[in-house]
Amino acid sequence: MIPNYIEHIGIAVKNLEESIKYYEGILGLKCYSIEVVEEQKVKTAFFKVGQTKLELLEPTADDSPVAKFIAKKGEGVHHIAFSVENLNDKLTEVAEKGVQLIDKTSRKGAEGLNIGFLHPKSTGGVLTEFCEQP
Ligand code: CMX
Repeated sequence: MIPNYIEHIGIAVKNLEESIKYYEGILGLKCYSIEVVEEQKVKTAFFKVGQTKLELLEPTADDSPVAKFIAKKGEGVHHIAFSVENLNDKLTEVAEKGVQLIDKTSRKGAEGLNIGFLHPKSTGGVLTEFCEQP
């Protein structure tokens, strides 16, 4: 079970436009995509930093997982996403090792990636995503 690289880091924000100002104005990064992911109830903004991306996540509904996260913990790092091959096999593999899955099989995420989440309760408190190019 060796992930290829960190595909992206998800960061929960209250206001996408305000947060983009920081990443563009202070860090000098360029937002290359804004996308609403209906299924996840988030609006996302992406930046590339080398091979890794930053994904800003603004909730689009009160019952969005990101809205719940911000209400509880405030804005900040929300999840880490690893690029893997054979995503469904990798989910099965970690489940067999005792990790609690949020997604037993992959589903569609932002940028058309296939994604699957591992529960933070069994990953040392870090919401973990596996993702794979379709
Ligand atoms: N990181 C670490 N811990 C988290 C967390 C996060 N991002 N989100 C929730 N938790 C913790 C909570 O703090 C809480 O811990 P305690 O029991 O110690 O208080 C526990 O998990 C349960 O949290 P909750 O607020 O009651 O929320 P739910 O159980 O309803 O949901 C979770 C938690 C992780 C299952 C849900 O957020 C989820 O399914 N996440 C995956 C999907 C997602 O986050 N989508 C948005 C991003 C999509 C994208 O990248 O495109």
